Amino acid sequence: MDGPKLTALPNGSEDFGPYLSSLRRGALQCSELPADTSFSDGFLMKFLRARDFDVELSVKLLLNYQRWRRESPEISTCLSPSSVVDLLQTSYHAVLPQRDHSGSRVLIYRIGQWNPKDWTAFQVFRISLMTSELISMETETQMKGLKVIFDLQGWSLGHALQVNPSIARKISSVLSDSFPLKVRGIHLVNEPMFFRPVFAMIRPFLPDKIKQRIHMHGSDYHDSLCDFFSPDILPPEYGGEGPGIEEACQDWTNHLFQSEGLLQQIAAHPTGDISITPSAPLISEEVDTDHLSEW
Ligand code: VIV
Repeated sequence: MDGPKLTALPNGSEDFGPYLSSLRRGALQCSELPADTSFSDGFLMKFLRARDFDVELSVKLLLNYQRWRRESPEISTCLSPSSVVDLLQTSYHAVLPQRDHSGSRVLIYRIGQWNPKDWTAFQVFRISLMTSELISMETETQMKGLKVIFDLQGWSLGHALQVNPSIARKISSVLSDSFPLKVRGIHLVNEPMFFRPVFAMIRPFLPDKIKQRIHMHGSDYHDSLCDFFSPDILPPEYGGEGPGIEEACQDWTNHLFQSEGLLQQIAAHPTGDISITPSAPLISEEVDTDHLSEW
């Protein structure tokens, strides 16, 4: 498939219209979707940005996202923060208030706060999906992606048993090509020896591009994390000088609760496209064919 031609506008910016029509056409040609499916421009932009305006790859990502949602109803149909309130209250998860130097969103998961006797991997996964849906609405995050810090302190056999091959496949799918977000870095800290078998289950399904972005920091991580993130933005618990982890978790939990209605609409929608007006106009100068390889 030949890419659409960029239409230069008088002010020197470019028109996304041709990309949007090619993606729409490509997706609807595919028999997997009901014939009356329609997609909003804002929704399609997530997929175009996640694949740097390569239309063919964007079609694939859009179809994979639809398929993943259909095949994972235990996760995708219940995007309700209330359903996991006690887990959220343990300070399991935060999106840091500040982006990193490259504009990426920075997420922290503290796996040790998850008691595998109380919560299934599906419920834990829902939290990530809720956060992903919310941040993927932000234009800046669509362009600059995200980085994740997994704190595996407290990882136990109970956790390992929950991450069965089916969950491992779902993890590798969302990291590779089933969710419209650019995964720019995955940082594991405090990973114990017996995390390795679980990682070995996920790793083979990841593309090289993502494998190269996974960093294992061990227990002596304060300095090495600062090679990747400026101390200004990291919580003191992770070697930084930013707001504390408890506060960051509480703030993001509040944000999830404020977005409960929106999340439930996304969960209930057949394609997940709830046509939110994007936070920036659909015309800009970001389409630059010299930078088409970084997603
Ligand atoms: O959900 O971009 C064994 C990222 C993540 C997402 C989703 C998107 C995304 C980076 C994950 C990361 C977390 C949806 C769009 C995959 C949910 C994980 C839930 C499970 C139950 C946690 C168990 C702990 C993992 C920890 C290690 C995983 C790394 C090796 C990736």
